[in-house]
Amino acid sequence: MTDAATAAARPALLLTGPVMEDVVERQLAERFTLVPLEELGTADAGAVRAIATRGKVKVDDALMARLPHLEIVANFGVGYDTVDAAAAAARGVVVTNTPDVLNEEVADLTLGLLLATVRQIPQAERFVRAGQWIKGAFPLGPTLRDRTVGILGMGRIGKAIARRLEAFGVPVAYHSRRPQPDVAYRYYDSLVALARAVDVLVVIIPGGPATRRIVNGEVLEALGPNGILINVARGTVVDEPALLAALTSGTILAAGLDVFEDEPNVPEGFMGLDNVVLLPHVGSSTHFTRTAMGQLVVDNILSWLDGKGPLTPVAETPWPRT
Ligand code: 8YV
Repeated sequence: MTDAATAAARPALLLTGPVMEDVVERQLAERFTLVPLEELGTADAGAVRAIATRGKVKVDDALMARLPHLEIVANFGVGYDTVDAAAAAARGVVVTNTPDVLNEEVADLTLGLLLATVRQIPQAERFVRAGQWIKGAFPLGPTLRDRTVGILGMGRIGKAIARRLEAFGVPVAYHSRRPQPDVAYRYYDSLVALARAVDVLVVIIPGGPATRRIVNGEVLEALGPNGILINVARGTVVDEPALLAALTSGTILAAGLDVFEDEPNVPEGFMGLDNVVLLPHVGSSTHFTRTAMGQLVVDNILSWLDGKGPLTPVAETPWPRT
């Protein structure tokens, strides 16, 4: 049999790493031969029609070039900055992600991280465990009450965060590439202007070259000495050395970070600071939401395999093709 005939008979699916074994791998194994990346040989490469990936390994043009019958790359996660979607489009390969099913979960975590950072919840907990309470009360701290929250990115998750903030009774403003017609929050066409106008900046925009380190020293300076930065997007969006300097010098007050540029490595400098709350990229990580994300990966791939097209293609690879 030729490679193409083999691919049609029993297609192979490349896993760039483990992808929810009990949800994704179990279901896809019924229709595909699963090939882990480290076992990819020439024979398997010819049979690969699909990739399931979760953002640890880059799916770049060089990898796609090794797979002559690749048709679809399904990303586990809404952010697909580790998939070269433009290169996929040029090769006629469809890319899918997992939008919407994680909006509320990530928004919940964002509010939790914001409150933890403003009200110093982890610090207060450490205070109790260290037996300090017996010696005196935990010091008074900052509040959410007198703040305006700026959101960088008013996509689906940004809107879910903003809805929650409305319930907390704090004004919301935002910056994104263009104003969103379906929200009434104040729009700033410049990130620095937004940072200057608010006391909290919540980052929820896609990663990738276009947004690399856009939260830089100038933005942090504009946020000011009472300012709080919350990043639940991608570590690459924030200039980490500039943030570390800003937290150390008092240029801003505090930060809450769920994401880092080189995960799972957290810059050593943050570890010793008491004005930063550090989380291990847990925005969507509950059984409920990760199962929904995994199921959407499966549904995209099986819909494609059955000739019905992808369910949630990304903007670079629209479906039907334009
Ligand atoms: C996941 C995420 O942590 O959806 C995203 O873009 O960052 C998270 O939901 C990640 O995709 C899982 O590897």
